[in-house]
Formats: sequence, C-alpha cells, structure tokens
Amino acid sequence: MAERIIIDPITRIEGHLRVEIEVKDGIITDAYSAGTMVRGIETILKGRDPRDAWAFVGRVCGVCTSTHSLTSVRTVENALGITAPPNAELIRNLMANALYIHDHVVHFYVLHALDWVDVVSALKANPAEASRIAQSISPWPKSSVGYFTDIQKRFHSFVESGQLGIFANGYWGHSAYKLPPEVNLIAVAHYLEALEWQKEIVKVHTIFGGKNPHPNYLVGGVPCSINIDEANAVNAERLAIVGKLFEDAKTFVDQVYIPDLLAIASYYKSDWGAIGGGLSNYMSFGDFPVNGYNNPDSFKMPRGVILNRDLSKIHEIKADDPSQIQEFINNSWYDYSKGDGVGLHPWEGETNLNYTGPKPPYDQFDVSQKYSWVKTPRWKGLPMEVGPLSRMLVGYAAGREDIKAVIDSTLMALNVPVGALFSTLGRTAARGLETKLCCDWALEFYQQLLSNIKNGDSRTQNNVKWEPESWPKIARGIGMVEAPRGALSHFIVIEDKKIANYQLVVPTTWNASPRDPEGKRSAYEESLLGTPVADLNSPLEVLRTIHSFDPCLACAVHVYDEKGSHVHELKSY
Ligand code: NFE
Ligand code: MG
Repeated sequence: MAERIIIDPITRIEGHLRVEIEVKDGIITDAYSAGTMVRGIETILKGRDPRDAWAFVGRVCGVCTSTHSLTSVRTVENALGITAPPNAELIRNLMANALYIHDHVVHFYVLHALDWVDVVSALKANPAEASRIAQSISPWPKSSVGYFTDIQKRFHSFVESGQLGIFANGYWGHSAYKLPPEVNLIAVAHYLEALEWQKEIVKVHTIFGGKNPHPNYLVGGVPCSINIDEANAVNAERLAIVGKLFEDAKTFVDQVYIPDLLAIASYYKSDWGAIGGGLSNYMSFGDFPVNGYNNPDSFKMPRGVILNRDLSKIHEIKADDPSQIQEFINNSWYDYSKGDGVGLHPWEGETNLNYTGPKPPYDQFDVSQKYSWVKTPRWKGLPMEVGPLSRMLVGYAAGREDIKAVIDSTLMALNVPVGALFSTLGRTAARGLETKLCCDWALEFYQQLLSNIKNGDSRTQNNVKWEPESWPKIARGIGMVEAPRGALSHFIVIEDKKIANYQLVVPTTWNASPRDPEGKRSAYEESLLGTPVADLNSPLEVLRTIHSFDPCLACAVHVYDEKGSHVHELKSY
C-alpha cells in the first residue's frame, strides 16, 4: 500500500506551496504540487495605460524583484515598436545581473543549504580542522581557527538559550545528512556571512532604479540619466560604486559560494547526482542582450528548447505562435469560456477564478479534480523545466565557450559525467555556475557602459512617440526575460490605448503546475518520482529536490482573498 504524505506549507521558499507524495517501500511513486493562493494581478491591469504596467507587475514578487518590470517594458516596447538605446540595455543587464547574484546567493545559503548542512552537527566540529579545510579550498580570508571558534561559540550560546531562531524546526540529525561537522561549521559561518553580504549588491538597483526592492523602470529606456559631473545623476562616483559592488560580488562568489558548492556536492554527488532529474525537456528564453534585445543570437544566455536530454539539437521558440505556448486549467481553479479542456495562447488568455476545492480545514486533495491555483503552461503540448539548469544546458548545447568552460571544469572537479547534470544536484550546481558567469558578464557590461560614456554617448532613453494617438488601434506584444527561476514571459493586448488583456506566464508556473489534460506531470511532480524517503515524518529528501528549483509561488500565483476570510490553516514543518 502506498502512503500519502502531505507537506503544507513547504517552507524556505517564497509563497505557498503544498506537495502531496505517495510513498511505497520507501520510494516516491507519485507526486502532486499545488499553489494554495491565487494571483489576481492580470485582473488589476485591465483598462490601464500600458506604460504603467511595469509598476504593477513589479509587485508580483519582492524576491525576483524588478524582473517582472523588465519583462513588462519589453512587452510594451514590442507591442508599440519602441526600442531602448544601448546604454539602457546595458543598465537593464546590470540590474538583472545584480538580481541573479543576490537571489542565487541568498537561495543557496538561506533557502537551500540547510537541506544539505546539519546545523546542529556544527557544534561538534573541531575549529582547527574547519580552518584547515576552509584554507585548503579557498583563499577567502575569514578562515582562521579563532574565527571558526568564535562562530561556534556564538552558535553554542544560541542553542543553549533554547532558541534556535532562524534554525528552528530543521530535520537536524536526519540520516540523510552526510557532511562532517567541520564542513557543517564552515557552511554555518558562510550562511551568516551571506546574510550580511547580500545587502550590498542590491545597491546597484538603488543607483540605477532608485530603490530595492521594486526599482523603477521605463518604457523606451531606463529612468536615470548619466552625467559624470552632476550630483543628482548617475555620476562618476556612483558608477565607481557599481564597479566596486560587482568586483566584491565576484570575490564572494568565487571564494565562498563556489568552493562551498563544490565541497557540499562532493559529499552528495553519488546519490543526488542521479536523483531528481525529472522531466527531460529544458527551455530557456535566453537573455542579457549584447547587441539589442531584438537580436537574440547575441544574448549571453542563448534561447531554445532541448528535448529528451538531447544536447545535439536546440529547438526554436516562437512565443507568438499560438500552437507553441498555451496555458491549461483542467487541474487549476479557473474557468475558460471555451471549456476546461482547451489550452489558450496567452494573447487569448483568461483569468476567471473559480475555486472548487474542499473547504478548509481539509486533509488530502482530490487530485482527480482541480487542485491548484497554478495554471499549466506547455510548449508544443510538452512540459518544460525552466531555470538555471535549462539555461546552462541550452548554453552548453549551443557550444558557448564561457558556459561550457564552467560546466566542464565543475564536472571534472567532481569527477562526474555530463549525465549528472540531470539531477537535483545538477540543478543546484547550475545555479552556482551561472552566478559566477553573471559576475563576469556584469563586469563586461560595466566596462562597455563606461566606454560608451567616454565616447560621448550618455543617452539612456529614446525619444519615444509618447502620444497614444500615434499608436495603432490594436497592438499585441510579448516580452521574454530569463528571471532567476527561469523563462518568464508577459503578453499584452492593447486596444484603444488601454490594456485589454495582460497575461504573465511565469517560471514557477512552468515548474510547479499541476497535470495537463493528457495527465502529463510538470517539473516538480516528475522530479520527485523515484526519490527515496528514509523517514516519512521528516521528508528531507522532498525538500532537497523541491528547493533545488527555488520555488516562488508568489510569482506563480498571488495572494487574493476577496472576503478576507481564513483560507487555509498553516502547519509548520
Ligand atoms: Ni517570485 Fe519569479 C523568478 C519570476 S517565479 S521569484 O525568478 O518571474 O518563478
Ligand atoms: Mg498567467
């Protein structure tokens, strides 16, 4: 008999995710992923001026902050035939790179590391041995015996006070934890350092976009002007700060994040380099234009789809082709006017909420019925995994030298075959490797921006025809972005100068969605199959794989309860 285990909410993510698994003889045989709150943002946008949309959609999420605003300005520019000047593209790239670096480092240490690192075991570590290991894997200066002794003491008093604080409610002592106490202590030290470090890199957003989270954006450019000598503009001093922030970020990523990732992976590679692969289809919209957003061949991250793990062929994405991208709601709490079985291209997309699930408090979902607020997107009818692994695989398949170099050197360092990428650990490693690339790319974009300014080009906005009278009666646009969690697209229909329809198809929507009309699972559900669960009361293994995707249910769905009533009772795990 299979046993059904419910984890609700999954913690150390953004938003509200529920996962139900079936376990037989200690192995997961089936899985269901449900978003338990709804996003109403599409409804809020109807009837508004399209040039304002970025400000609303930016608020979908404060974690991948700015990424929806970037997508929105690209969407409206695409609809109205507007381009942004080279400096604006560079500044957008710098802001997006800052987001990746921030988001991925925070995910690794704060949201994911504790699936691999047994915090309580760090209390047993020998600080001298921790120091020796730390110095053998990295030149990072905070590595003395005294430093690790201090961290351990601080942590000891924390535990003795009976309050684990941010470390409360972990599965400490679980048999699936494999790191020696000293490596656990190094990771705990870097967890605390990452918390301190992360407040710096976001200053890139404050310099170019006025604030973080939710920096400002602008259709046709960026909302800041460059003037080397002007106190209120992006001047020489602020540009120097940006350069320093990226240099410091590169040092942290190269000397802390990557060595920790490799050290942790070396203890888990034999099993977790083979578990959690899930789907075999990977999609990347590509991003970081070097030569204009309308020239995707020049993107640092290339665009395309990989099917059946075949890295010898990249399939082309045409987002405006109604047969390519469609969203289904057969298992989601919405109605479509044409019936529940159809898939709609997002230009024809509908957001008609209709909750038909059980009344709370409820136990198990009836998964033969609708069971999630997340819609189910498909590419040519197929489920796609999106995110860092998909981007690195498409880059690898496209033969990009910089992407190949970081992947090949990591596979060599860990002594694992390329097939190990198709796993939970592969997903986690890909995130680290692209963070390293983002640091290098950001410094390139930064030098390019300085050189444009030196050559006399300080333009950050195009002279857009702002009069809506000049717009066509009906215009449609698509904006595609690689958000930290994967392929993100917005679709707009502008009618009589106003938004007639606006749809967001979000990375976590691709990965976390329920089954499609053919019963095919999406990435989360598929990736859990075959995973061993040692202790049904402490399903640590489920967290490892789900966290490897870095879920954001706030992006995939959004809080909305029109009556303000109690929607759901939360249990803490
Ligand atoms: Ni809220 Fe998001 C990202 C978007 S969701 S985090 O990255 O878009 O997957
Ligand atoms: Mg949507």
